[in-house]
Amino acid sequence: MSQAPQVSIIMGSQSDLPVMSKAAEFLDGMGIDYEITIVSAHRTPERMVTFAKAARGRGVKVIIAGAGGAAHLPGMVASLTTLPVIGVPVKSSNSIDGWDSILSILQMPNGVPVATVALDGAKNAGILAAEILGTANDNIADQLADFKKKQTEKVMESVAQLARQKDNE
Ligand code: RP5
Repeated sequence: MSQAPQVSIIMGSQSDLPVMSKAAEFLDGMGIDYEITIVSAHRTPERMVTFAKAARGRGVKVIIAGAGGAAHLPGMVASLTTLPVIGVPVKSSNSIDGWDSILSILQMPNGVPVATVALDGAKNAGILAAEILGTANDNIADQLADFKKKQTEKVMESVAQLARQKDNE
């Protein structure tokens, strides 16, 4: 595989894309370059091993891995690399209620962590990836500070709006 951007977004199936694209959208907004592709733990196991073993050497710094149902991709990739892996449990068509995917990604054995976000929480995976890169990049850290300031302001606008509404009752 060729030289890569710092973030690699992988998912078990094309059907995960609507969820996983939320991570990509956040990174786009921050101007952080990423690659995005499908790597299936069960259906392309050799591609998964090749990907995970080569990722660090290609320049990847953080892997975001999403999967649904019996979601083995994030954990197996984490077992094959020293890069941080952020896991996104996806509520997929083969998922009973999402818990299967959450627990498959969350309940890793000691020694092989996966930083698991909420069900379908790919946006938070994008934010967390940016925060990891931001530890060594002031520009990214500044953008994250701005993002957090704006979302605080948005909530405070809602607080004020609700108070005005109440006053007018
Ligand atoms: C998982 O099975 C994939 O990550 C996806 O969430 C789920 C269903 O895959 P498809 O049957 O839609 O390809 O491995």
